[in-house]
Amino acid sequence: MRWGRATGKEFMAVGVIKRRFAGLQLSLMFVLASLLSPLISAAEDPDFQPWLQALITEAREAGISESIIEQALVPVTPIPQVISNDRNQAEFVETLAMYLEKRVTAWRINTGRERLARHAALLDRVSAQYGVSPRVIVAIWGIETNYGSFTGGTDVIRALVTLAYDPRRATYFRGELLAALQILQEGHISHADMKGSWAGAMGQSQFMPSSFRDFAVDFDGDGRRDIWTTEADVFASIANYLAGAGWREGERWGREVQIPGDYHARSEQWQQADAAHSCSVLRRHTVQLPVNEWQMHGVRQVSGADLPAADIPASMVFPDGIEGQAFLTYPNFRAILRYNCANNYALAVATLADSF
Ligand SMILES: [Ca+2]
Repeated sequence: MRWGRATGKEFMAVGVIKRRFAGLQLSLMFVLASLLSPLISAAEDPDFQPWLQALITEAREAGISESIIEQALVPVTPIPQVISNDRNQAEFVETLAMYLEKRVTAWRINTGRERLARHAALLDRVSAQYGVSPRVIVAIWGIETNYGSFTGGTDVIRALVTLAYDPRRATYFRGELLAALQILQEGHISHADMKGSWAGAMGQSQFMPSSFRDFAVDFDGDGRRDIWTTEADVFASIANYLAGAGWREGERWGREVQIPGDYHARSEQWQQADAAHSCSVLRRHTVQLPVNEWQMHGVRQVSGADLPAADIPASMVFPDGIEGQAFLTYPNFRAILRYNCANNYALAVATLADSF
């Protein structure tokens, strides 16, 4: 009886515990399910495998070999984190000052100077071939990947499969995915080593696969365009990209300027839009006047001195809006924007390059 009662009590107690645990389990499951819902839906998503099969067919038709398909595509599953990163990109816009403070740090300046000295001979050869100054190559390298020390550890094929399967920008990422498979096919890198950002930007230069296809360079001549581990290829690829984007060696990127008090009242004539550019920032840069003409409109150097006499086409840029700092930007600024289409990014690269 004693044992019976005890057992009974114990049984009841366990029952309470079980019910409580069940409640906890339910809420834990709820939390986990909401955290991991993309994972669960990806694993159980009946549409993924048919989509993948169609992709494999397309890859085959594009000449991708069975061994690459088997390594890279057959076992692939989407990465839930990539979708949540893509959906949760910060909408908060940093001011230029905040942006520069985080990126043009003393460490980046000092390390950049050290890298410029360490790779001087190589950078000079790259610079002579592509007409892009070493300081800018090193500044992009520093801003993009901390001079090659932070290149992202995501499997690029998986990331691109995820983004190509997601309907939001499926066409763009499907193109990037097929370009990435082509890179594997050509043997520039193994699937296991093809790492990059969650959005598919690869190696020390953070090239998307289509940029790799169009601009990556085998500068050391070993037959592989290796932007992951070969500095010669990294520097030449960055330089080749900027050259292709219209870099004009020997010219500045632009400068900070003072504007006349009536600038904004008169600026309507300069606020035309041009839909020809896919990059929205460049679309706002289409008004280009020669530097001499900006001088006539009352634009001056920050010191108050005249602008240099030059007929370089230049655009006014107000990164924080019309109340903030004003920059007169030249074609080289537009070339940097081709690398990453954001005024703050281009100003960070330019400021870092100027600091070396
Ligand atoms: Ca190479």
